[in-house]
Amino acid sequence: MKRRLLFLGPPGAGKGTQAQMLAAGRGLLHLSTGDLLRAEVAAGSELGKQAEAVMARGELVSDALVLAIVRSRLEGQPQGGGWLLDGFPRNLAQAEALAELLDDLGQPIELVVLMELDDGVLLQRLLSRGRADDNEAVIRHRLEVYREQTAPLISYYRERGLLEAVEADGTMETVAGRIAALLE
Ligand code: B4P
Repeated sequence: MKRRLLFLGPPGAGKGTQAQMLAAGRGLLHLSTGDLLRAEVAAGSELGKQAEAVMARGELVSDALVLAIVRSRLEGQPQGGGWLLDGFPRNLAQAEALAELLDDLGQPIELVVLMELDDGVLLQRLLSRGRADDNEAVIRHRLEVYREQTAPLISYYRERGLLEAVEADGTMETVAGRIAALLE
C-alpha cells in the first residue's frame, strides 16, 4: 500500500475530512498546514500573529513559515512511518522546496490525490462549515488564489507520473472508497 501521500484540491473539496479518516485508519502522520496554522493562531504565538490576518483574507501564508512547520514535522518521522500531506504544497515554490526536503530524507511521494469538485458545491460546503475564513467574499478569493497559485501543481505532479484524480462529490464514505481504491 502507498504510504507517502499528498492531497491536492480546491478549498472545501474535503481534503482535511478525507485525510483525517485515512490517516487514522492506516496509522499515517496527518500533516495539515491549515490545522497547524490555526493552532498557532489559537495559541497566540508570534507565527500565529503573522498568519492570522493573511488567512482571514483568504491568501497564502508565507512559504518560509509554512516550510519551517512542515520540515520540523517530517524530519522527526521514522523511515517507513508514512505520512499524508493535506493542503501543502500550495504553490510551485513550496512544491520545489518539498521535493528537495523529501530527497534529503530519502522519502519520495508515492501518490498525489487530486480531489475535484464544482465551485457551486465548494461554496455551499464552506458556507455551511462556517469557519472564520468562510464568508462568501473570502471563499471566492481563496478559489482565485487556488486557480492562480495551486492549480499549476496539477500538471507539475502529472508530468512526474504521480497524480490520480478523484471526483469529490458524494458522501464522505463514497469519496473515501474512491481514494482507497487508488492506494493498493
Ligand atoms: P485549509 O485548512 O487547508 O482548508 P480548506 O482548503 O479550506 O479545506 P479542505 O479542502 O480541507 O476541506 P474540508 O475537509 O475542511 O486552508 C485554510 C487556509 O490556511 C488557507 O486559505 C491559507 O490561508 C492557509 N494555508 C494552509 N496551508 C497553506 C500553505 N501550504 N501555504 C500557505 N497558506 C496555507 O471540508 C470542507 C467542508 O465540507 C467541511 O465542513 C466538511 O465537513 C464538508 N465536507 C467534506 N466532505 C464532504 C462530503 N463528501 N459531503 C458533504 N460535505 C463534506
